[in-house]
Amino acid sequence: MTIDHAHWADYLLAAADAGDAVQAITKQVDELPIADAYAIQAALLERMLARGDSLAGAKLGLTSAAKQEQMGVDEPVYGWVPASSVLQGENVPLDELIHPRCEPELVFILAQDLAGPGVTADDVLDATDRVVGGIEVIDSRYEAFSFTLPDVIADNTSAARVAVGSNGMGPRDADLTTLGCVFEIDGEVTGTATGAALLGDPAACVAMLANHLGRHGQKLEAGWLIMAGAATDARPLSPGTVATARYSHLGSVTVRGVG
Ligand code: 0L1
Ligand code: MG
Repeated sequence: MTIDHAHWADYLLAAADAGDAVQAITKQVDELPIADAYAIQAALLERMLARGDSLAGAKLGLTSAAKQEQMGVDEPVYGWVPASSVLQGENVPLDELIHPRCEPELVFILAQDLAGPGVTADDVLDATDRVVGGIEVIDSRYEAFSFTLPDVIADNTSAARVAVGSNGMGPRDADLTTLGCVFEIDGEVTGTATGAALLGDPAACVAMLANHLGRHGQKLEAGWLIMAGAATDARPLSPGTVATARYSHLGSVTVRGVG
């Protein structure tokens, strides 16, 4: 069965625009190979850029055991960060989203391009201007936040919004593997982790992303923000919910569900 990438990209974009969850693609096709899932993701990005968005960066998802267990999958995924998804303050208008969840993210701000193959964690640190704390708001376009790995790849890895902290540090100012994060919802701690929760080393995660893109003739670009993945599980962001990620060395980041 041939997968119609344009059709499924339109399907997911329409779901996001309408704020209505839709049935997973894999419930409607015999098979969705990973390569086709990334092709749908690329067509989705193409549509966003065609209507005036730009690219602010890229992301990894499912790089921690906490997230893989929560979502029932066992490998990382890669996606894009549109500029329109970068929050300018703490408030997250919920009427624009379907069933958002929030999660802490280590964010790398690149000073230089990174082009795979062969990118190492050391190369990532050399190419990084600073590391900052963040919170990603994810929002699956699928009913009940339920999907298989190819579904979530097609859906740009549930990317929806991201808050990026203003503090930060140089990439070698502290050991990223022992850098701590405490995630709180309405003042209650829901998860704690160190950077090592991200496949042993957050910089190695970013290297994986650069090498993945290199296989597709693409690269990470200077000035982009790169999310390495959440070290704890994601929590619902409801009206009035206040989520705070407190990082050692990086300060705190807060988002608040509004609407
Ligand atoms: O950023 C993420 O970890 C999202 C990966 C996709 C799975 C999910 O929606 O949690
Ligand atoms: Mg994430």
